[in-house]
Amino acid sequence: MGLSDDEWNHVLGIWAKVEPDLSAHGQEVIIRLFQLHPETQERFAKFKTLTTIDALKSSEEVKKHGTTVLTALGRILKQKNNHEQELKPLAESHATKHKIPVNYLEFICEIIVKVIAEKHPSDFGADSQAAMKKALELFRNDMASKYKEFGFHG
Ligand code: CUS
Repeated sequence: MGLSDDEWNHVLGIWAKVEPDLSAHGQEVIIRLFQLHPETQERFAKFKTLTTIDALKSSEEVKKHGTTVLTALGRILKQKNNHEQELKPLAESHATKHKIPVNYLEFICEIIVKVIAEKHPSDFGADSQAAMKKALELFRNDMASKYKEFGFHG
């Protein structure tokens, strides 16, 4: 179920390449999420009005939120699954305030892997991708069980 040391090394190794430019990665992730899954855009009132691709691309809010998302995720990954403390407040706000169903988390995680793969083709090989997918799966599973503790079954 968990990741081996080797797998965590892959995850944190590629994350170290992502980190210097979190906002560009994050912006791309959010824009692509909204384009591929328009229903996800409805979750945040501040994004509803951004109805064109140009509006999304020039939005400082989108950039900021992308950075927030990846910062939170990076913090969690670095705990190597001892992420209870970091995950709990995130699960609480997403369960009770934003009401982000687990399948939206699947969408965003899938896109994160794709964006990293496109931006870092030579540093994100098959083993790293597999390790990252596994880490994100653990993250989602734990988010889902915390969601239930907060009474959200989305
Ligand atoms: O913010 C945050 O944090 C999240 C992420 C994590 C990973 C949990 N989010 Cu935000 C999510 C989402 C969004 O934004 C939108 C849509 C869907 C989901």
